[in-house]
Amino acid sequence: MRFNTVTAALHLTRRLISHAPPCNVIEQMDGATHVKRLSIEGNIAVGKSTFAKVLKNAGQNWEVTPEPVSKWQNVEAATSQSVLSPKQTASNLLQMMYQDPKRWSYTFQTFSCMSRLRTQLQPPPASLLQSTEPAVQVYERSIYSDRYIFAQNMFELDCINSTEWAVYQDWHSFLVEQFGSKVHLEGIVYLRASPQTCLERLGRRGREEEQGIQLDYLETLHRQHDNWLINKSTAVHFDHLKNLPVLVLDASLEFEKDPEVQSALIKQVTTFLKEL
Ligand code: DCM
Ligand code: MG
Repeated sequence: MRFNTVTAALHLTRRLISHAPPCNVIEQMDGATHVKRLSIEGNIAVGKSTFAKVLKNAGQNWEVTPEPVSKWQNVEAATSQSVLSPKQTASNLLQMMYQDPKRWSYTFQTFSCMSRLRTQLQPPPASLLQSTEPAVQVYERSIYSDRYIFAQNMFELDCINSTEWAVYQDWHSFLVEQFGSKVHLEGIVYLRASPQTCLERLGRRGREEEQGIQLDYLETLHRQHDNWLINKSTAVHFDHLKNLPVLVLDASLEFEKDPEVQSALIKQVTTFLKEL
């Protein structure tokens, strides 16, 4: 895999200069800057997790952070409230949100974003930091799609009320501004397929909580993705997000078991990375 030569040169400099490096190299030495961070975005069940695995298998220097769905399915296990009394059952917030969206969407969106923020703040694994090759950290979705796709959609569907939406946006902006470059991305890969295709894949994967999802819900999410990542008509509140490079990949073909389609998609991602 080849990457852009500037990054490679900087990385080499980082390895060679061990004494009193110039300031521009110090930035490279924090370990984060030579690791490119990408998020994979796309509708429910479009194939993000599958594609992330395909990427991971494509090169040793790709690290994948999956979406923390299991934490949303068992809140107590994911928080310090891990000891349940015999009468309590674990709270499945994903299920609660789908069963009663008006009651639980705000709580769900708060928890899902916080749990993702935690994972997005983890330093890259040592294997990436020590790598002599430029490395890539791939996230399945991001704190940006949490807000500009899901929370916004729930607000527009009236499942999050205007007070909750004001509170959500307030803490979201505050946290993103506080964490600064630690939560920045270098690019976004948008896996795009029709809502009908996503509905079929959703049925096939059979996640119990999602079985009541209707086509029109996937259609609203599809529009949100297109507005944010293609039409750029979604109002975003962070400068670094405004000009973020986006690679749109056609995920309508069944790539899971088709090595040819997989390698064509990987090629597009590698070319995209070289330009970042
Ligand atoms: N989800 C949500 N709001 C978010 C993030 C995710 O409602 N901010 C839901 C959508 C899916 C599940 O979580 O039901 C993630 O599954 P997938 O792997 O299809 O994206
Ligand atoms: Mg997934």
